[in-house]
Formats: sequence, structure tokens, C-alpha cells
Amino acid sequence: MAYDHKQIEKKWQHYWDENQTFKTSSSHDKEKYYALDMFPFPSGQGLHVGHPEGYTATDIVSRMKRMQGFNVLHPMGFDAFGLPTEEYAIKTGEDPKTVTQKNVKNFRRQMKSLGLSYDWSREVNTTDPKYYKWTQWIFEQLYKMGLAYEDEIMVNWAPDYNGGTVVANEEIIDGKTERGGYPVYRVPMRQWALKITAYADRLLDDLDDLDWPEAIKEQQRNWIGRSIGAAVNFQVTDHDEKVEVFTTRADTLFGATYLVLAPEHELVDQIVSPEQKDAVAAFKADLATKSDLERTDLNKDKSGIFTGAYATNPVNGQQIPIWIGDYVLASYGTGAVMAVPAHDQRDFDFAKKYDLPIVPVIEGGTADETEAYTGDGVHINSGFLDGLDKDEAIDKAIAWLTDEGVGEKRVNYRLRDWIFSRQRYWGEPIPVIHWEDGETSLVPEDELPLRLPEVDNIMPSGTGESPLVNIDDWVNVVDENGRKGKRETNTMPQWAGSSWYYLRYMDPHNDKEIISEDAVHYWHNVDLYIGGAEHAVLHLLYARFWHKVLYDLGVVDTKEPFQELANQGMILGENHEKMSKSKGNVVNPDDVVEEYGADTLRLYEMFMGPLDQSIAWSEDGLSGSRRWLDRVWRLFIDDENNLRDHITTHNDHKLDKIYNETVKKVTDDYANLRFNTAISQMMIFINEAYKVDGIPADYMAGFVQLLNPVAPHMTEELWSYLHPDTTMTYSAWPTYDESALVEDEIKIAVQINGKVRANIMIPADADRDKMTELALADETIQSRLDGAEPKKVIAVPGRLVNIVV
Ligand code: ANZ
Repeated sequence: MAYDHKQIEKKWQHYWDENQTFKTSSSHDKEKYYALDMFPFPSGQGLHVGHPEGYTATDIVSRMKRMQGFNVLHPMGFDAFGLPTEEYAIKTGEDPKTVTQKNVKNFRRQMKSLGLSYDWSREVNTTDPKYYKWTQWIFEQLYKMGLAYEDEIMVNWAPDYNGGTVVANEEIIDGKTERGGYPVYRVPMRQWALKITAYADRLLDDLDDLDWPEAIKEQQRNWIGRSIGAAVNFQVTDHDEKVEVFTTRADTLFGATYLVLAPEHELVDQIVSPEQKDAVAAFKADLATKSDLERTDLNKDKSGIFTGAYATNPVNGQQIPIWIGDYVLASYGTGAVMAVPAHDQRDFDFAKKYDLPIVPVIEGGTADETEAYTGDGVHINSGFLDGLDKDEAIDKAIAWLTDEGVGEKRVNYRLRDWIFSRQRYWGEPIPVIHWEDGETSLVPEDELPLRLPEVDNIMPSGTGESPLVNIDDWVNVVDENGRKGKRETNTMPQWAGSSWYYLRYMDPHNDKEIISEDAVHYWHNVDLYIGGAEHAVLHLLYARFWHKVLYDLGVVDTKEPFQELANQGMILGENHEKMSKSKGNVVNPDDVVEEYGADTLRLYEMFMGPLDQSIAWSEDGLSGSRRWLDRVWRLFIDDENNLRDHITTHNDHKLDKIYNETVKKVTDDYANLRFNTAISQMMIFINEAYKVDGIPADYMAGFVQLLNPVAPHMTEELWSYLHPDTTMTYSAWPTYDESALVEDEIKIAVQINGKVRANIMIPADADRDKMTELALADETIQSRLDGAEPKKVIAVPGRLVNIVV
């Protein structure tokens, strides 16, 4: 009978569930392997066909590792706090908790229908108080370590969006919210922040030891942006204040002809002259709508205004004007730069525009050129730095600044502290109480979790604060001495729960501690982590940060959470564009499973191309995958649903070579995440198997094992013909015989006077004499030679024979 995916897939899913086939062993005697997917946000839309791509990849590796004798941890869970659920709940009047439960149920059903071999007994959900108890616990440790603090921080405030919402930089386009297009303003607001900057060096240096795509490591390096330079103080003339600048080019100090402060710099209002006051104020007001990105864009016109104040250049005593300019960011370095227009393009453009002096201090650049000279060279016009090159001059300048007490070496990072609060309901409550006497305290650890109160209405407060401010009986607390306090009403950002979830899977039901020592010492960290490249920074950096903090606390015993990382590409619509509702090109995995089966979907997504590439969906490709599975089925099973008679205990050795090659290549390819080429090899094997009269039963079994990670349902069914009533999940992975791989015959080229005239097959172990004999005996060569006597014959074993006439 034809392969019936509906019946067979249901049968095996039921079997796996009943028998808890994929439950990770709690015994620690086998070697461990931990394969992790980025857990999804359970949206109302359900799974997208992009999800199963990464999920199948880790599933393949997990299934192979189980057969290779590892104790595999392959878990799944839900990252369920977040704005989309909250917004949906506000719109429909439903409770976010109920919405989440409904969505999770649907996601879990879909994942089970794909035959993913998760240990569901370890499922985590970030919105479960039993889980977020430990997210709050981590926050408390950060607080105690001085790594969590409150501050007035500039936020993007959209007063008209949902009654007032703070949005992330990434959610703003042209000064408006990405959703809805509401105007956004920069305003200071009290926030919690985590001092990720204290870990910047370790986050940077430890990247070197990770098996991650180089591009992702590079993105993290740029995001952290370590820059080694100097801080230099410029005394403001007729004021007590000094302007501190950060520069990577202390060597160019003699060419610093003016200073530029960020318009928001705190000194601006103190030093601005009466004549310039109004103009400066107008300039600042105008700028408030521009984003940092727009302000620093090299190609954009730079603008600024003179403050009316001057400062002294410490190296030569010159009076130089102090300007403010849009291209200097308040949030980077010290928010002030010394401008060296001869050697920095932005300063050059600014100086040209406002007619400021340009003094070259490195040979190779001249003032009247149209651009700054940014190369290295001999220093000129630079007093004690004259004659030195860049590196020498930087060192000497910093030494001088340090001696004179006007500067020092400074390392600066682009990385900012992590703003760790949201003015939202659907997030983890921050376990802090603000007391009326000004004291701030943590909720005692034994009172965690601090639960989110259940409320009827989660409309935003409208003041920018979280909806929690309106829940009086939750917010107001009194201690045993009658002292009154208010709970923190900000909640944690979406990223919190995902920053440590991989640890919880190791010991998911522990209610005494975040994770037992025993579990840590066995599982350590994740061996393979697969997910989308869009998480190159934020999630992957935050998780690394928390892991390092937990390492410092002695909770974990590894420096890094994810040893190997791979990214899956995007699955695009048939016309090579992003799948989206508006384009009507979204493929629903449920429909594919219904029509073709989960095994077909898995096979297809793994065969589309290399895992990390973005590839367009193709209905033809999908049905081709199904046809191949049918072909495999028919090779083994006849019309009466019996094993075909050509499956035999006898081996005539015709399939030896291809079988052993296939075992080797598939094993290697799976381990290196080259699933498409593994599948091609299995296709070649099936073609060869169709050509012979008898297929040894152990080759059939081995093939079925190789295919199992990709097409688990069909292969379990085929396996049951050989081993009734068992799952193949823990059968021993096939091995190959190295000697069977050796080629018996090889192809070599035969040349006459250096030109290839024929290709001939010869025994792989033929020596030079044998090669010469066979080459001269070849018919094509004989007719080419036409009786001519070779002067010399050169034979290169394994490659060619050249006949010189
Ligand atoms: C003088 C100078 C001369 C500079 C020269 C560069 C070239 P990275 O490498 O990215 O750290 N800078 C410092 N703070 C800034 C801010 N808040 N906004 C805009 N620009 C700022 O860049 C450091 C350089 O960027 C610093 O070195 C400073 O310009 C500028 F030939 O100082 B430099």
C-alpha cells in the first residue's frame, strides 16, 4: 500500500507520548548532549513555516546523538511575556494569561504534529510564577552585586500610542512609532538599568573561544565597540569648568582647533555667552526630533552653533572656540570632542561649513584639499611630537597628558547599560519596594515569586507609568513597624526571561534553588544552539551577560552559555519576498502537515539548501520531497503492506561501497549541520538500491536509521518491520567499514604531448608500468599515435599518463 502519512504519523506521535520516548534520563552515567532551539513567543498566529527549519535541524542532531549513545537534553518552552499579547488583550478585553495559555496550547499541538523529539516534561514558560520566581531571584542578585540601579534615563515617549507608551529605539522610524506612526519624543524617565558595561571586556574577549558564525561574533564586537584612546581636559576660559573629551587620536592634539559639545551636554547652559543664548536654545529645540542614527550619518549635512565660549588647548595654550554640533552624541564617550578638521572627515566638513581653522599635523594632508587626511604619517606642526608616526605619537601624547595632569589613557565602549524596565503590565514584576522614608529594599527571597496581580483592566496608565500603578492593594505595602511603601511598578523587559531559560531546562522542577549543583556539573551549558540571526546582539549578549554573573556567583561552572551557535536562514515566499499576511503568501505548517505529512515538511525544509541561507518556498520542491519518501517506502514495502522479498539476509556486496559511503557522509554531514548534502547522499543510495536484485536487511536497517532524524515517523514504521514493537530511538547508530570505501577502479587522463586525448579506467592500485601498459593499449590512444613510437612515457600514479612522441 502507498505510504499513509496521516495514519502513521499519528500512530508514532501517540507511541512516543505514551512511552515518554524522548524523556531525558535523570541518570548521569552517559555522556551528555544539549541541543537547544530558541524558544518562541507564542503569538496568536501559531507557528510559521520558518520555525520548523531550525527546530528540525536541532531535532536531527538530537536524534542522531541519542542513537550514538548520548543522554540528550532537547527541550522546548515559551517566551510568553511581551507587548503583542498585552496589546491583543487590551484590544479584546481578554486576560493576557488566558490568551497566553491558548496560544501555548496551539504551539505545543503544532510542534507535536511535527514529530519534534522534545522532552515535554521539562517545558518552561517565562510567565509561570514558578519560573519567574527565579528571574526575580537573578534580579535580586544583580541588585546586591551593585549591577542593578535606578537612573533618570532618556526614553522614547509616544504619548498618543496606547494611551502613552515608551518604545525602544528599534521601534521608531523617522521619529514615529513603527506601529501606528505616533510621534515620539525624547524625555527623561526613571528607569532600572543593569550594568552590562561592567562585563564589556569579558563579553568581548570570551567570544574568541566560541564556535559561532564569525559574522555574529563580529556584530557583537561592534556592538560592544571597545575603543582605546585618551580623555583630555580643556580649561574653559573665564569659567571654573573643564571640558573633558574622549579621543582615539591624542597624537593630533596640536591640530585641535575647536571643541564640539553634544547639544545636550550639561556644560552648555553654564558656558553659553549671553549673546548666543537664544540661538543655542533654538538650535537645541530643533534637534530634539532627530535620532542618533540620523545625527551621526556621515553623509548628512552637519550643523552646529557657537556657544560664545573658548577653551585652552593644553598642548599649545591656544584659545579655541567651543561649539555645539549635531554630530556629537551625548551618549558616547564624554559627549564632547576635540575637533581636528585636518584629519577627521566630520570635523573637516563642519570646519568648512563654518569657516573654522584647519591645521594639518600629519604629513600627507593639506588644508585646501576637499577631504581630511586620515592616514598615518610623520607628525608636523606638533612640537614635541614632530617626526613621530601615529602610534609613537599617541603613546608620547598620553604620557605627556598624564604627567601634566590634564589627561589619561581611557578605554571607551559603545555598549550602554541595559535599560531594564518597561512601563507595562505583562512582564515580570521587579521585586523592589520604595519606602516613604526614601529607603529602597528588595522583596525578601523567601517571599518570591512576587506575582503579577490579576486585574480586569490592563489599560496603560496614561502617565507613562505601568498599569500596575492603579492597582492600589498591590502597590501599597506596610511593614511590621507601620512604615508605608510602594512597590516598583515598572516590569522587566521582554528579554529578561530568555536570558537564562536554557539553565532552567537542566533542572526545571527545582523549587529550592535556581538549579542544583548536580545538574550544573553534568549539563554545564548548551552544546548546540540554533535560531534566527536577528538575535545576533540583544538576546545573545544579554544571556551571555547573565551567565557570566551566575558564573561569578558560583551558580554555573562555565563561562559561556552557548558553545556552538548556528543560524537558520529565512524561508521566503514563492516569489522570493518575505512571507507576510499582507502579501498573502504565508504558508501554514498545519496545512502542509495535513496534505503531505510532517516527514515531508521536515525533509523539504532540510533539503531546500544550506541551513543558514534564505530560500524561497516552492510547492514543487515540497511535492518532490513527498515523492522521494514514497519511493523509499515502495523500495521496502509492497502493495500488500509486506516487506518486499528482495530484502534479504544474503549480501552479494553490490551495495557495500555506496552503503558505507552513505553512512560516513550522512554521519559527518549531520554533525556539521549540512543536512541538504546528507539528504542528497541518501537519494543516491536509494537510486543504487533500486538497481540491485537483493538488499541486505542490515543495509536496509542502517539506511532507515540514517533517515530517521529527518523523517522520524516513516522510518519508525519501516523499522518496525524488522524489529516489531520497538522504537528505533535508542538503537545503535550505524557504523561504516573504512575498507569498503576504497575505490577499486579510478579514472585517469592519458595525454599525448601534454594534451588530454583519452580518459581511461584502471585498477586503483596500478603501478607506473601497469598504467603505461593500459594507456598504450587504449584504442583511442592507439589510433592517435597511429604507429608512432613514444620517445618517453611519464606516469603519475592515481592521476595521468603523458606520452611524448
Ligand atoms: C580627535 C580625533 C582626530 C578623532 C582624528 C578622530 C580622528 P571611536 O573609534 O568610534 O571610539 N568622538 C568622541 N566622542 C564622540 C561623540 N560623543 N560623538 C561623536 N564623535 C565622538 O571614535 C572615537 C573618535 O570619535 C574620537 O577621536 C572623537 O574624534 C570622536 F584625526 O578625537 B577623535
